[in-house]
Amino acid sequence: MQRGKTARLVDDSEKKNPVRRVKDVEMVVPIAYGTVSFWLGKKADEYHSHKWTVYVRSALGEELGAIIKKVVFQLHPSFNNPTRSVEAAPFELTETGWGEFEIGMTVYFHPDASEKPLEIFHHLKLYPEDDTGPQSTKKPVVVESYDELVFSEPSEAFFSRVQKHPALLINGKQNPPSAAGAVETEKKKGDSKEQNLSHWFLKHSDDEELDSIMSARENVMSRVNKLKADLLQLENEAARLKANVAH
Ligand code: SLL
Repeated sequence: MQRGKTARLVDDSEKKNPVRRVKDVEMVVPIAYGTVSFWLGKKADEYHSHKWTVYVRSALGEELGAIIKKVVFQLHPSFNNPTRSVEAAPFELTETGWGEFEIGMTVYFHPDASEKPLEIFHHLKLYPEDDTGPQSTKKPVVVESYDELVFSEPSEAFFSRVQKHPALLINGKQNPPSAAGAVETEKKKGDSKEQNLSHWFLKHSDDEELDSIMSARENVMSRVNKLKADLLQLENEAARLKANVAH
């Protein structure tokens, strides 16, 4: 599993038009993005050797439609209409082609979040590494990265709308998973592998590295809160001393 750089999202336009934000709150949305690519085998032709899907999804297996408004995928100029906008969840796009290239994904948040869009790049991989054996039509080549959308001091409107959402963590604490998410996973288990891409998605939830990041984050948050409390106490003390000197 690769791990991307954590994204921090803040909108510059706020300088002119300030948005009310929730202090001391950090919302984190774990995401995974990447490509799943099947070789077409007998169905392949010169320009269409592979069928692939590029996607941005919740790393916790939840729906992201409440957080993400749309994702614009930028394909190689050799595709018809290479700029493709996906306006609803799931944020994924399937194509056929012959070559590997860098896919751009611009993630737009709902307007009440008052956040700038986020730019992500992912290299589409069609061919397995030499040591994983010959190409197969059954087993896809999967490349997926984990990242986190970090909303520090989210806007009040966005926070009040999504704060209970199962796809996110608030100050390091995970919201309870949705029953819908569990039902969805059960249903998908019955589907055939070919239509059911989630079968190929990498698991991040039982990832040891991720667990240690989550608990490190909780430690940092509690130390920050302790320091904030200490600072407040010192400020009060300073104010008291100042008042004494003035007398
Ligand atoms: C390469 N630099 O040479 C890359 C470009 C482009 C892939 C890869 C288009 C498919 C279609 C397609 O797969 N382009 O025309 O429908 O490997």
